[in-house]
Amino acid sequence: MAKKTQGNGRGIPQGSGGETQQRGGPVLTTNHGVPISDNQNSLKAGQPGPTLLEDFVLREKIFHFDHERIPERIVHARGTGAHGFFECTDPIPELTRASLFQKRGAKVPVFVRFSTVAGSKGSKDTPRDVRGFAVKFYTEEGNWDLVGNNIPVFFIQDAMKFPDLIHAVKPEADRGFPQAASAHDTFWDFVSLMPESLHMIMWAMSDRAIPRSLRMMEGFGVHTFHLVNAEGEATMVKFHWKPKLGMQSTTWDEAVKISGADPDYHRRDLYEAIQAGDCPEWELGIQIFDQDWADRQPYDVLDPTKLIPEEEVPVRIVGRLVLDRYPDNFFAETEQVAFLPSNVVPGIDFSNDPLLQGRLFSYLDTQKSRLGTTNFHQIPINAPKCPMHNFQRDGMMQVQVPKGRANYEPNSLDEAGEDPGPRASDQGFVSVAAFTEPAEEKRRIRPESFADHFSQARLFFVSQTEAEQNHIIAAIVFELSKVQLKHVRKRVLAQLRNIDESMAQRIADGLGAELPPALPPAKAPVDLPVSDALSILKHPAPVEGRCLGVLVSDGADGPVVEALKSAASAAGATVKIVAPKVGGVKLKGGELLEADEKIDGAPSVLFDAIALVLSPEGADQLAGEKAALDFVSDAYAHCKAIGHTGPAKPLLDKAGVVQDGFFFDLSGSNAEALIEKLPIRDWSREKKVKLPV
Ligand code: HDD
Repeated sequence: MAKKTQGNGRGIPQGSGGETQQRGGPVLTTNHGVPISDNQNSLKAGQPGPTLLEDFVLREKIFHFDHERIPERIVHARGTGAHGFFECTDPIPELTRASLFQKRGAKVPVFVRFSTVAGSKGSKDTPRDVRGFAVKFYTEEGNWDLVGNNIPVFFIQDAMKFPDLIHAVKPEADRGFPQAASAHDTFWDFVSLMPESLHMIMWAMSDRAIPRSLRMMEGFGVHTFHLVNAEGEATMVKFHWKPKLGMQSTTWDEAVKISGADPDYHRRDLYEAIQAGDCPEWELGIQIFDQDWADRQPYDVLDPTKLIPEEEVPVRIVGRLVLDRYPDNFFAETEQVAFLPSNVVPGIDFSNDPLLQGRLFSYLDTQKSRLGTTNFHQIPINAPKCPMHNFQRDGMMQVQVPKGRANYEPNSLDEAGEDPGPRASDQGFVSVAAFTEPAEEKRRIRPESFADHFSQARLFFVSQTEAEQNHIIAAIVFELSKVQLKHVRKRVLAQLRNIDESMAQRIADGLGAELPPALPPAKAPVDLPVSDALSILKHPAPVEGRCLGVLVSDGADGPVVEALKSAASAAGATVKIVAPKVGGVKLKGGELLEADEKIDGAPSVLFDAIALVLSPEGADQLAGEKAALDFVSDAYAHCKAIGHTGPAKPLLDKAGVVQDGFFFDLSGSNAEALIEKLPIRDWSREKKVKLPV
């Protein structure tokens, strides 16, 4: 018979398990509140065991662990989120009765989740992909979810095609790869057969799909919605988010390298910015138009593959979004948040856009499979912050305890002095009366007004700068080079001719292929006036939010580092010190400069520009370090500004760079000049490091 013992039989007291005893804080308990005395050792029959089934502490712990994962989102699985607020800066009661737009300065809490679309939850932050931009506004009259993307148009016109689109882009069905990539047969096969996707393809192949930071990208509600005022008058609206830090993208080569260097690049950037008090901010803009205006356009405003050029309908700024708090718990908040395009509030309504109509079903439906219960709205991140009452009862994981008998309506329980429960309000949500004539018969149709698939794709291409056009061409060449089915490559080329002949020819040349005859378009494209709003590079971006990587060595000049730090901080930028050892370096004056990163953990792709502050010995040493050579040659190839002190020459020479107007000698007073270049690239360098496509 086992002896009663206070220890585990090996002389180690129970509860120690190699760790110190409880150090303050609340008592550890089971899920049912029973205090636990030993969290290190399971209950055994003698030594060394076996472990007893009776050990409810062990069983509960493992049972819970076994069920900790929930199904990832079918799309947009990888994401990061933050809390913040929306502030109305220009009230629009004449357009909408939505409570959040009534008073200047009025604020409502928000939760925002950014995501990539195709990759799994554990994929990287920087694939070439669309970024989700989903905002939950907790208003006084319920939650409004604006579930948008960083691209203002979508691949398909009808929700009927969404499962096909996603199946085509996700890892191929038989082999389970590629992960988080559109560069494969099935995606381009689908694209080549669905010309409506080509406008969004132009965006997805542009630098918009490889943003430098989540803080530096635009957001769009995509669909046409309605605003409805207190008189019940409706206006059509498109929603836009404009980033305070301007737009910035990486190059493709950078995005690929960042994936390896820091797969969490975007979420880390968001986290660090919020922790540092540099709260990311966007303006909310609206494009307002009516049915008469819509009827006069060469496209249909209900077609989600079309945008409304900002030059045609200017974006009016009505509010700002500030993200000021990172979630306390990733799973409870970012993973469990459920966005529903069907979450609208009085004053905001849907349109007949067939893609939006399908979304109204899909998001509610998917939450049941992801979160396991129809009561997912009770999870704190999803719960409205205004009162909520209805007669929907019971269901799995019901955590509210409704009182009384009234769980149906109408009832007359009040006549017996009982609580009759809530009643519908004459101030409640009212749907906009339909704008269009009802169809005379039920039909599976694609409206004729949706037939022009190419004019806006062409508009997007011709509105880009030369560097941006080069990037689009290089991206399509890259993607099609990964397509193994030759007939698919050929059909894509045949479609691309309808967008722009010279672009299609350059892509064919880049592939080493003949340009096939164009496929006949459903409707002949027309030339539209260039829209500068569609380009990133036509808009100067501020220095704020950018980061300088400073490579230092022992014996480096301390005042030069200080000058860079103060110039960066004055401009709202940051500096990270990179050194051969993470412990830092001993400066020329003998003082220690701590490093943020070790050289091989912080390639220059993580920074917007670099500086080399080195002693002659340090430069000689680093000229023999591959990571330091890559630090320089990559910054050069990625067209970034490079600051350096005189002794850095051996490293610059060995890295094979040719000094140009984007090099700054930091021995003079050039710190500010270098910092000013943080958001700017010298694209002319691309021609020096890449063969033309
Ligand atoms: Fe979607 C998630 C954006 C079309 C079905 N979508 C999802 C998310 C974003 C978008 C940002 C992530 C939300 C989050 O962070 O939890 N989706 C869009 C945009 C679209 C779009 C801008 C077109 C304009 N989506 C779309 C269609 C369907 C879906 C046409 C289905 C018919 N989307 C879903 C979904 C997801 C989703 C399967 C996955 C997880 C979720 O909803 O909650 O229901």
